[in-house]
Amino acid sequence: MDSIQAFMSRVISRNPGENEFHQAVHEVAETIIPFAETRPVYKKAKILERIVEPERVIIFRVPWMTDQGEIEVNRGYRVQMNSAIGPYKGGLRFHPSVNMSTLKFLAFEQIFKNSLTQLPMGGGKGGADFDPKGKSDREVMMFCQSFMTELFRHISSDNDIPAGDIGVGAREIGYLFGQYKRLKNEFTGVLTGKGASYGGSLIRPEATGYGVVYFVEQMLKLRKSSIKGKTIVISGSGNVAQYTLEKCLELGAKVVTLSDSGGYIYDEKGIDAEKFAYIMHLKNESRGRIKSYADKFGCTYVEGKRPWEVPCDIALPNATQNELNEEDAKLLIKNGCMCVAEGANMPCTPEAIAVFENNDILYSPGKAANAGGVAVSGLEMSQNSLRLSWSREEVDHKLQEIMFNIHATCTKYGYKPDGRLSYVQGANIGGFVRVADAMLAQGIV
Ligand code: NDP
Ligand code: 2IT
Repeated sequence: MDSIQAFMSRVISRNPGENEFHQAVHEVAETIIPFAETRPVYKKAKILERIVEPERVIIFRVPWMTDQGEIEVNRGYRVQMNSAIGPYKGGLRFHPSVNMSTLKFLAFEQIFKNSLTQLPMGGGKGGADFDPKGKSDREVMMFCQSFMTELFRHISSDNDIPAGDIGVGAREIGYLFGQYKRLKNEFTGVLTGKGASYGGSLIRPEATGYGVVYFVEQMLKLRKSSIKGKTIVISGSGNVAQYTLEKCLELGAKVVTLSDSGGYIYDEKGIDAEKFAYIMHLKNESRGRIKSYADKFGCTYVEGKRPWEVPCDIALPNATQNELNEEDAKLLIKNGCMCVAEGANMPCTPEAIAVFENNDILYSPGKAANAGGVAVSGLEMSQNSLRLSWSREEVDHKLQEIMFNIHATCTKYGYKPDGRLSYVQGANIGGFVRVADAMLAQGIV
């Protein structure tokens, strides 16, 4: 315990004020420090001390002009965290809350997540404090072009391959790719999540959400149960939430909530295929608010709240970090929830995770449950290198296999001495070992 505290106080003093980064590191340190006691070679090589230090951080000015001719200035970032097992890989986030702490926590999580997929991808993350909400397509394009005009010097298909995250979807990836291609005069797979007509992989848009549900099926199998007939509460209504919902419907579950930063909708009858089509149009074409769903279908809208008070069997936090706290966790359990899987990165607070683990709730951290997105990004990179594209069935099959294997890794490393399974422990150790072994082999770098 003392060594965890000593380690954390060093991390905190070297990275002052970066609370989300401290939180992500602490969760990993809690399992890796005791594990490293059993593998002195990792301890001696100071793997954990090295892994929390980004290999490189790039910060840059992003000036652009609004439709009204006003000049705006945002701050852009790319955190190149770890390249032990492959080129830096991870999404870009465009959101006003983006800062160094957010991107370092996300890049850190990405190291372990990418390792769990077994594909050759290191960890990275980037983004900007730009808010795409309320901006015209032209303004978003101007911003993306300015952002890439600096970022292009620091990335390439063999060295750092960004993708989407919050606020960065198909539209933004298209504009970013167009500008990269223009600056470099090169058509390479430097970004993933591209459109299918210019090198994108089939199933990449669906992959994170589908992967979450494939992972949940594996978790439920351990309790001799399945997703069919379950009542599910989902937060968020963006890329991850949308395709989680679609796969839940396909497998016969009843999804009763979605949310955005304004509040949540509660549709007691369940969201069906027709309502799903409405949501896809609302969020991806007209870029509206989730409240419109309640107005259209006459269900409940709860402003300013998250959906954890709604009774369910399974909760899938798919919006953002720290959106589910201790009180929410207790309420979920009181209302009968038996399984929680993170579609978002770090949506549950450490206190909430402790409540789930202490009450024998099936709980999976994002680095395992939401790895399907980056896994299919890895498959997109392979297809780009081969200059081929695989069918939907082929990619979906590989995705299912990868999620199955990540679950197996979690069960390999996740059992505690008292016989309980901790997906936190399993995912952290399972992800760590591959990176640590590569770092050992590569010397003091
Ligand atoms: P989107 O931008 O498509 O959707 C984000 C959703 O979360 C929106 O409904 C948004 O509401 C809501 N949200 C975002 N920030 C907040 C906030 N501060 N408070 C309340 N609600 C918020 O992003 P994604 O669906 O791609 O990402 C969702 C989560 O999944 C993130 O944690 C991301 O890191 C993670 N993830 C994404 C992957 C991907 O492939 N896209 C892969 C793995 C993980 P609003 O529109 O009102 O802001
Ligand atoms: O958090 C994540 O894993 C992502 N946003 C996807 C990263 C990627 O490179 O596809």
